[in-house]
Amino acid sequence: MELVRNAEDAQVLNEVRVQLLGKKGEITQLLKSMKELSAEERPAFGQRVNELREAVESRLSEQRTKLERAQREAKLREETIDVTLPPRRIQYGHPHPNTKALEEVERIFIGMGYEVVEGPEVEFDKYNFEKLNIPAGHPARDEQDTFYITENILLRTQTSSVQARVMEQGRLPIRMICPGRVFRSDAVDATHSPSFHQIEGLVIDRHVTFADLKGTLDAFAKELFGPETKTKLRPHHFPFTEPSAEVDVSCFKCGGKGCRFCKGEGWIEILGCGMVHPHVLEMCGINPKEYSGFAFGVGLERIALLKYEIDDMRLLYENDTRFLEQF
Ligand code: 2NL
Repeated sequence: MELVRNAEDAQVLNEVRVQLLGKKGEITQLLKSMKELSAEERPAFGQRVNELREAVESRLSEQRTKLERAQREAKLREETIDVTLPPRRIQYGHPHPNTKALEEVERIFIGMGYEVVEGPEVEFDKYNFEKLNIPAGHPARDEQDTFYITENILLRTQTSSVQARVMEQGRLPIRMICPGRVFRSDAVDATHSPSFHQIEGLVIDRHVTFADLKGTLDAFAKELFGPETKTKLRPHHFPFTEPSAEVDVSCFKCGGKGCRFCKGEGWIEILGCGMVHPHVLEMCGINPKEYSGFAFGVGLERIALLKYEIDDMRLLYENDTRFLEQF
């Protein structure tokens, strides 16, 4: 009984049980030794041994119950929840500057009746280059340092591929913007990344003119940078538009006088645009004698850097919360 009382965990208690009641246990041995007794001695001895066994069994069971209860109580104590502790602070996320700039641009164009359309990032050569007037051998292909998957499948270098797909579907008129990720094999620096984002716009209808393009982009710039903003178009060249232009906005920091922000220029370049080349319309199944249109492309990161006055594009990709928290 001493042994049972001193068993302080389930394993020791089991060892004690085996020692006493097991096949070679002490009480079992006593029962076995009965055959050496005379017939008269046996019943009394047997009864004594049985009583002893029952007493041992009941002490064992009591001790087991006691151990189990103690174990349960220890576990409950360990798992106690202190409801008076202050809660852990929840870390709320917030939009990335790219997302904020994108939503702002989308809001402006949706307000002018544009649809937002997305397309594949892995694209056919046909939509990324061919139908946009950039045939094999065109110098623009070399400039774009493309990531090829196969000879005619690549990571899109511009979102114009989405517009080529929409034009080909042939539902006119078209008034759309297509935001999305594009890829070029550029080394990373303050203004370049092998993966960045563009938002391109396309309008196709009867009687669309360059004046519509200029008015649209002027309204866009005023919404994005403030009502005082002026726009200026400079002649440029893109393979898919003719005529083409680059658009500058008056510096929203100094109002055009020239400051550190605009590098003394008074103007900041924000996008490229032009009238869709008749050959592009034709290749996408639209009759250029009946329809005309304009298109433009802006870099999303460029807008985000300007709008939130960030001086290094790499900050947009590092996801350092101390930086991101500021926007
Ligand atoms: C830039 C210039 C531009 C376009 C993109 C376009 C698309 C089709 C047809 C004609 Cl389907 N043009 N897109 C036109 C002019 C300029 O982007 O500097 N982007 C960052």
